Amino acid sequence: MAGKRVVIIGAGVVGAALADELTARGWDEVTVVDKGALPTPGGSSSHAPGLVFQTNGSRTMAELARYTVEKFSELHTEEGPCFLPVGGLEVATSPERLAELHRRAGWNAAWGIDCAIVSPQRCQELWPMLDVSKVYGGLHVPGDGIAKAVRGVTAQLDRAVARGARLVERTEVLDVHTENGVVTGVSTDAGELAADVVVCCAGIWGPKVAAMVGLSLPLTPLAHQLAWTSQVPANAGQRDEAVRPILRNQDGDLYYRERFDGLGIGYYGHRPMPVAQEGILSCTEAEVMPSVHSFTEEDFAPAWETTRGLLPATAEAKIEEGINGLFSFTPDDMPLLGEAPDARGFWVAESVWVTQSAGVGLAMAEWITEGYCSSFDLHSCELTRFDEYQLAPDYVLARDCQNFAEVYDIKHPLQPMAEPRPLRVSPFHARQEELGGYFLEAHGFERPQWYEANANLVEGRDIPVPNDWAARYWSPIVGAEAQYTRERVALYDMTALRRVMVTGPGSAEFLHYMATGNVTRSVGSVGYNLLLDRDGGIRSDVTIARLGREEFQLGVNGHADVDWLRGHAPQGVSIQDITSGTCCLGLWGPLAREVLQPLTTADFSHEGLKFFRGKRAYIGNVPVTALRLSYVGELGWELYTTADLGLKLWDTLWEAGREHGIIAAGRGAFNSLRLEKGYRSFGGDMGYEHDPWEAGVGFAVKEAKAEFFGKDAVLDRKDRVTRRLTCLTLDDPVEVVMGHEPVFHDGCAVGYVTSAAYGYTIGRGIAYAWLPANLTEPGTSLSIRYFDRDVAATVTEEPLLDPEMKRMRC
Ligand code: FAD
Ligand code: THG
Repeated sequence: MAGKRVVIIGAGVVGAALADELTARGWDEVTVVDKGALPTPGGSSSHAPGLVFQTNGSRTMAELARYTVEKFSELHTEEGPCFLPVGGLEVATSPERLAELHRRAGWNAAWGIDCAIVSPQRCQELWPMLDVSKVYGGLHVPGDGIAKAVRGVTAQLDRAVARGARLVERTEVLDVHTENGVVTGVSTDAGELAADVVVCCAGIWGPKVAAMVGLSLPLTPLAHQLAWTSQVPANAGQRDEAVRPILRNQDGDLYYRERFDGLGIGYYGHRPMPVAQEGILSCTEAEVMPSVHSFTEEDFAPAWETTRGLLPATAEAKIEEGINGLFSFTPDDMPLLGEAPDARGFWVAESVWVTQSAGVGLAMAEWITEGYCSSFDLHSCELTRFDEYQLAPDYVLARDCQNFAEVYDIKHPLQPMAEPRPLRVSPFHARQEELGGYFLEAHGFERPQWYEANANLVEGRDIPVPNDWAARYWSPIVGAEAQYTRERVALYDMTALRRVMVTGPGSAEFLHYMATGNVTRSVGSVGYNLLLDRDGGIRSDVTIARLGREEFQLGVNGHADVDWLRGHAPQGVSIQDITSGTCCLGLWGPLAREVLQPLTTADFSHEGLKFFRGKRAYIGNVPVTALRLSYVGELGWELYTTADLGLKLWDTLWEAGREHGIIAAGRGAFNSLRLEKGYRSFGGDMGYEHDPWEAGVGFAVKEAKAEFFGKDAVLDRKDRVTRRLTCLTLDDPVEVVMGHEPVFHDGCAVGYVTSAAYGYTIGRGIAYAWLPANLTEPGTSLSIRYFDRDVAATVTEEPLLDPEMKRMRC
């Protein structure tokens, strides 16, 4: 790393953390540029109250936060410590919120963050000012606290400077230069700076800086109200800045921290106040600083009223100062991290809270240095995760405002986005509506979870009604559709499954190198493959169908896969996402062949198209690519065609299927069936941090292959497995859990659930979980903490259904 020039744009908590971590890794030509004056250049970090609540449904976010706490706890400046370890307390003022706090406590247990659900009395001990008659209970996280953001900036920059970094303040980056798609440097209002690596840590200005290399960042700055009270008499004489835990009242969209004898109050209940890039004032124009807009008192009125209700002692205090402070939101509430696809060497670390800032600094430093990040699984933070439709300014604005409004809402894992919907529709949409589809959203597509038209199938079936939480976005029809698929035949809309064509001279060789399987078999072969990272971690799992000598259709998991392949493809190999403009139906079930064969002259017998083979054919008038595979574990095919012919394909199959009792089935059934079959879902069950051996997909690694991306690293990990993705069934046949719950053994949290569903064929709840390898022997008894209950579970041999593959290979 010596001799390579890095320019970090922005000296907020993120830029400072990165400068520290890069210089610690031997980068000796790091320059941090900020247009404002240090250490408070005027971005969000300059006024953030610094509450660090580590609790998060995302394991990655929780771990980034944990690292931030660890690091800030070690940092000091002349002014004092960078972290005030006061703990965190979230209080429930409704029974629903108390249940939610149990769920949140479950995440903490799953990710290894110490916490406790506490009584109203304990809440009052921790926060004497609370009117506990309004409190149902609390979640206490002793490791939470206050990050002193400005001190954190100073301390981290000081370390970086001591290792040779250069700080350039009051200097604005006006342009970023590239040559042949590679970064060469930046222009500032004080001259040029050459660079091999430029990192955008520009906070709310991120979109403006990213646009300098033609990159569109889906990020919106929104104003958020923060007020400080005068002395609260009950706290008179408090000499320490803060002694009581940081406090959240999510039912009131409020959070609190102490500041000596007064309080800071943050509020999310007001109308979203997005600010366009042009609306952000410059350092010279801004009255206080560019990220601070003037306080709109009327928006704060409900917050003040709620506050005086919950903390009656505040009635004797006044709001002394307030701001509408700007910070960033994204369409899925996750940060934007990574390298720009079309400007190599230009990196982004955006939409990061103080809470995750030091973690992100470490993650980015590893990634930039090594080419991958070993400390955190950054899959959910990938800059390249968005589809084109998600970059539409209206979409970004609507999603970001919605996410602001919902910051503290209790969100069900299946809850679809509210705005903008409907957005993408498959060609089957009209038929799905006629059948009473209950639509949720998948990658922007409307997709039925079940069909009311199948209500008549429920009668006479044993379908347990799940607990309250699992009964949302659910109907007994889900169970009926699942069972029926295994009995007869069903149509599944698979349009949301992303499809990519890889074509052109060199395609076969390229894919053979990128994937873990054998891609160079005969035309018509289909393979289940892994894409690995340099460290042997799983980047994705994909199916690769060889449709021609140099023509491949891939089923992939996300836009990041497309970018990954493009980033490694040689000249001449084309990688095209064909998801929009095409569609897919899964026709699955024991009677699938009876439905399909009469519609075509092509041979769809077992011999005519074997399992994991594909071919082109006509189904009635419709040209399709048929792939014989099934995520639900039944005989049948994925049938792909162009969008214009989709409806015709549906109608053709539907007509022919009538005599066999064909139904349309939804995603609820699909998920249950896939878990019975034990098929992993990338991003949910496994991610970058896992290797194939521990994830149970080692069979897809063809070790005999001379060479493939990540080969040495993955082979090296083979004998070092210490944890495994493991199949659990719930002992009580009416129980079901949702996912992300902690798993306990002998009273200790030992792992966490990834996906879960009820298995309607096997008649048991299923939960896949990451567990220490010594607890994965079938028969091992464990328990899953579900809200406030312990649910008994047993490690069970997988797959739970049809291990001999008789249902599919027939
Ligand atoms: P910033 O701190 O904004 O730094 C970006 C820097 O880039 C700025 O200094 C800017 O001058 C510089 N820059 C931009 N463009 C250029 C350019 N072209 N040339 C040179 N320099 C440039 N988070 C928490 O975790 N806990 C909280 O309690 C919390 N409370 C908050 C309360 C409020 C009112 C607000 C507004 C935010 C709060 N946040 C909180 C969020 C948190 O403050 C931010 O997410 C975080 O500070 C962002 O840090 P950053 O380094 O990315 O950006
Ligand atoms: N269909 C297609 N592509 C896909 C998926 C899909 N790509 C992404 C994701 N889903 C990949 N996941 C799987 C998981 C399992 C199987 C297929 C895709 C599967 N496995 C068989 C097994 O393990 O028993 C066969 C494995 C083999 O023969 O190699 O079917 O749903 N198009």
